[in-house]
Amino acid sequence: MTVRLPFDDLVALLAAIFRNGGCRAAVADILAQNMAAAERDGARSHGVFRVAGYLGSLASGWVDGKVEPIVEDVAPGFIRVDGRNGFALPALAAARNQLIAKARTNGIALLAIRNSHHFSALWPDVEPFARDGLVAIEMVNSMASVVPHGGNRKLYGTNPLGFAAPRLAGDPLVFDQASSAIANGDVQIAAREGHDLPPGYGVDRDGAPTTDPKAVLNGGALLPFGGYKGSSIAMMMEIMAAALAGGNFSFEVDFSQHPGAATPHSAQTIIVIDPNMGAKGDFAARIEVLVSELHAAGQDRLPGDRRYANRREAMALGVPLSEDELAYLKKLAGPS
Ligand code: NDP
Ligand code: PYC
Repeated sequence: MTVRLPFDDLVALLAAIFRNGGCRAAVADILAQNMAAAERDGARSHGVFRVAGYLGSLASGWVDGKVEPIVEDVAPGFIRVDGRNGFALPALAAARNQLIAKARTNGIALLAIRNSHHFSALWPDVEPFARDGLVAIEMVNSMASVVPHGGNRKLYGTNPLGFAAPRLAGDPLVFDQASSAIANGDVQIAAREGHDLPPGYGVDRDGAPTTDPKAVLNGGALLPFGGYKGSSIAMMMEIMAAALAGGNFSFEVDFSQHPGAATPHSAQTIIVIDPNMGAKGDFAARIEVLVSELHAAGQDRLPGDRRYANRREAMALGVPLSEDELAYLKKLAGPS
């Protein structure tokens, strides 16, 4: 049975869970907002399904839910943050206003976050910049689960890329995609729900192609999207996130001393651009030209459309959850 929970109630429930799990209040609120937004928008691979992973990482001491990130203003267009082995989202929140101010002053600014754990979808990070009239590009590396093209062992993370651009009117244009053929979270959901993956997404522990999500998770690996092209995008994420920010490469993330840990101790880079400094100063209007040509060419469904539609429905009717999920969340949150 599906139940519908008002968005703010879901945020409150999740914030209580994260506080119980060992996060300070501000961190719990940030994680709760993010996870509730993912569930609301139908990004299930990074919605409430992820609670156990966050709590496992906190309980095992792999991540610190209480630390304050250190923000360093290193150059007119460059901010560096040491996440101090905390979550990436509070690190971004701590630097966000300064990043926007720099982008508006200089036309472009970069935020490099290291020593941090990003366990979420990227669109909630980039979409708000576009709502402020800015273009944002985010690059994240994670933990080894993807075999490079032509390779024989996993090395890259599922390394997502997020992009957001403002429109003249309406919701920003946003895409947010793993550089693997599928996000690891969706493989876990497929395993739990007992359905196969499409061919070409993963290999088993012997390197043989498989559509069985359990074989991918139990010693197997994912493949990059689009063969060597996706593999190069994954490589770029390692360089632009880990190498640039000074964090772990995905293959350097080692949970072995922390049973139950699930979050990647890696790095993130966000580049924010003020598009009004571009050639003609009519960036948002030009996006409308592009969008109407895309529609005229037959692409009705743009990236982000599914999430915006889910968001509208969930804000009107409540966020859909199964009865079991809600009972599980209430148990973890404790008495209200
Ligand atoms: P999907 O393949 O589901 O979607 C990727 C993008 O393509 C989305 O912007 C989606 O829009 C868009 N899209 C999907 N179908 C179509 C279509 N038919 N036409 C046009 N656009 C379409 O996502 P992934 O599996 O690659 O990633 C899932 C999530 O996992 C992402 O949010 C990602 O950030 C997250 N992730 C996080 C990681 C981390 O380290 N933190 C690692 C890997 C993944 P829409 O949103 O509207 O469906
Ligand atoms: O779904 O691949 C994934 C993922 C990795 C880290 C966070 N999400």
